Amino acid sequence: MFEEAVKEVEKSKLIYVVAHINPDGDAIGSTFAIYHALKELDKDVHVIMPSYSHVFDFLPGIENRVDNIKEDECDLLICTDASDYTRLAISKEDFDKAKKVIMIDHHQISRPYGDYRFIDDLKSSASEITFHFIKALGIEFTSDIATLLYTGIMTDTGSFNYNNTSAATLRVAAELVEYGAKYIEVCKRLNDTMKEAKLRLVAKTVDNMESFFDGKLRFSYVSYEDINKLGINDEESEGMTNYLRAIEGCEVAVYVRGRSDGTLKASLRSNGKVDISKIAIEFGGGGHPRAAGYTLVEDLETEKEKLIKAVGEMI
Ligand SMILES: [Mn+2]
Repeated sequence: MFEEAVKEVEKSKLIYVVAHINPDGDAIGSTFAIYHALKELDKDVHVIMPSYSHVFDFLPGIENRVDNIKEDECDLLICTDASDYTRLAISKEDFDKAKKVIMIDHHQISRPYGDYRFIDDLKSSASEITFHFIKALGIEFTSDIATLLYTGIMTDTGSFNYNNTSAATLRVAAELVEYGAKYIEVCKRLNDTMKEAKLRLVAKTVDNMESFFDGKLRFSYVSYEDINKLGINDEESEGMTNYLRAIEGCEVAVYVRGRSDGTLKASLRSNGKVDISKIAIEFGGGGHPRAAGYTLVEDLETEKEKLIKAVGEMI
């Protein structure tokens, strides 16, 4: 299935790799795994990643990230974990510099782009698809490649707990462990370590929480001012929805946060009864049935009322 794309990689010299803005573990894991794999093939390869959360600092190669394409053109651009090219952490101008584009994605709803498209919503993550892509390139998996892909799969499956975890996903993870994935360190760094400021943000989120429909909907809003006061950046202010969703009886958790650019971002999580990707799409965003999000268009109060109504109809 990857044959044509593999040929394209083989004849390319200068290759850039990019994922979506506000990169999560899957975005970082898949892009830097490709980075290390293509280094093995002696390619001139770069990952474009203008910003990221420093919790991922320990991942191999991340210090080599770049902000943009410095040349006038590149042979190949490989895009991962972005269902729509406008979500990529790259300008339109840079996107157009690529002679060929490969798209690797696992979102249910997507606007496909690029010359070679590998979209599979039955896979847990872009990293799981990337695993098969790197296999097709005929590269021996190093410990670094394995650690990166393991990180992507672990984070997108909620440590193998969400229903996007298939037997095939676990087999891939097992193989990555055989290749030397540092799974204990990945879990320690990403699941068991938190900055004090982040725990204070958890406290703030719980403090501001409101409850609707007998606790089936939990909603919280934290302003950019409050986030900034804690010394937390946009990427690090994510992830609060999981705490709300964990409350007994909760079906849908919504966390709205202010961002440095003045916009408000809503993150939605569902425990399974409500397909929140439908709500997110209705509000101009996207995502998966259990994890979705969007940027608010109107003021907080108006959007909040609309959202409560929409969730109420489905809950
Ligand atoms: Mn993903």
